[in-house]
Amino acid sequence: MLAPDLPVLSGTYPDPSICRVGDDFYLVTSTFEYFPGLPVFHSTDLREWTQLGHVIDRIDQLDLSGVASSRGLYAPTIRHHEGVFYLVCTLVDGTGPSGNFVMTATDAAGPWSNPHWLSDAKGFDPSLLFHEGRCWYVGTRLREDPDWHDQADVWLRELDLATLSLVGEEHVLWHGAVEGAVWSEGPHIYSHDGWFYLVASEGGTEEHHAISVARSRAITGPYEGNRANPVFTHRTLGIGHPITGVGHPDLVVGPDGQWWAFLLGQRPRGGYHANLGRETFAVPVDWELGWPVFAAGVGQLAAVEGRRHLGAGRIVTGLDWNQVRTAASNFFDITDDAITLRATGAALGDPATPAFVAVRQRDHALTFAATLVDGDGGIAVRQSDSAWLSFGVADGRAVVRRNGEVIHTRAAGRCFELRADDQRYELWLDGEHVLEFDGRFLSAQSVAGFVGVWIGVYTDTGGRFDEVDYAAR
Ligand code: 6LW
Repeated sequence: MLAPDLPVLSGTYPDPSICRVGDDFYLVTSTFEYFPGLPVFHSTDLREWTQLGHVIDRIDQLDLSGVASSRGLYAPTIRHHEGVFYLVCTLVDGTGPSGNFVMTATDAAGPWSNPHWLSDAKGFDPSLLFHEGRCWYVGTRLREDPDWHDQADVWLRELDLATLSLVGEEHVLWHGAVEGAVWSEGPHIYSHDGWFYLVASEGGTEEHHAISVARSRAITGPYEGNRANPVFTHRTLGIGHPITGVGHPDLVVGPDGQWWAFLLGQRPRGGYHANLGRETFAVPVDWELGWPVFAAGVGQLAAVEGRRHLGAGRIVTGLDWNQVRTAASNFFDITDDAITLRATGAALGDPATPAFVAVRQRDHALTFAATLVDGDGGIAVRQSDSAWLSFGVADGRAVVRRNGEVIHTRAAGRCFELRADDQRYELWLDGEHVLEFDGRFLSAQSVAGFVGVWIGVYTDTGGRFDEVDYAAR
């Protein structure tokens, strides 16, 4: 039986956005400084999801070089209109063109266009609503003249589809439901039953995350908040709860007419430390008295009956491998379970592209193994440039480095293994236990940032690995 706290997509898959095209559903999530960026998943039942590809999969499509840890690609929204997929997203603190952009594709699997930058769209978390032949852009930004700390303006303008540029008057719609609410963000607008519903989160994406809803007869407002706001949150359950920080939903009508909210949440372990990052979950949404009710009868994510049927993908495929940023290209080959890495000149911890390819940590208990058959290097876990650990061969010795500092050396070997069980991470070499470490230094709660852990292989001067394997236990 599936555990009652199972996400739809485990590991760092935050800010889910979903759209329906006939009987098909498409879902995208944020990827920050990792490349390829913005994975696209497909489902016909909302339970089983298959990855089709990535929106950003060409190195010249968008420049992630020099992007700081946990900056980069934030909160995409995917929509479909008259045979075309539209994706809006924000590149945060890019070193080249940066800010909000639109991309299009006729097939969600790609190829996706190059970004069309919306230079006058300030802020982040963009979304689109197609309504009666017009397209509306909604996003959020910190208010220039705030009444309180981190007050945000959720704002709206029309997007002209012919030129892909913002036109007409701007309307500021919302600042969050609660007086003093920080970071009203992740806004999406839906047209339903003669109303426009604005669904947004507030309180920050951490333990105070909360979902609020407002509605209006006109898309431009005025929006009245639901008196029940915030309508869905785990903030009242405490950080000891198995799932914290739920929010940032996108709503969709499922195959049987049931509405669902796909949203993010975290599953901390060993205290308040979410090494798997912010993951994608789903809850049913029902309409009562003109308002959406999330997880009716339960009011929280865990133990929502229908959610037990939403399965998590576990299999590592070619599409799961990521590199950090796009400063270097073409430095690795992957065939089945063999990976060849060429040196990039950058080390783990450099704000560049180290010779490191990795998959998300998607399970609290797992084994990751790789056999070094030629060259140097080994395995590594990474949360950011400043929180990582590597275990590999350098100058004929097996060396463990934590954030650059050598913490252990021993005779070289070939079969490197990382075993994780909640916050107990162990290193093994050729079947022998080497050391164990506390994984809490790798959580966003320890380091800051918006992501969980990636695990993979790295090299300094070039290395060839086989029997590369990620297995949940
Ligand atoms: C996302 C925003 C957020 O854009 O986290 O704290 C960002 N807020 O909604 C990255 O996931």
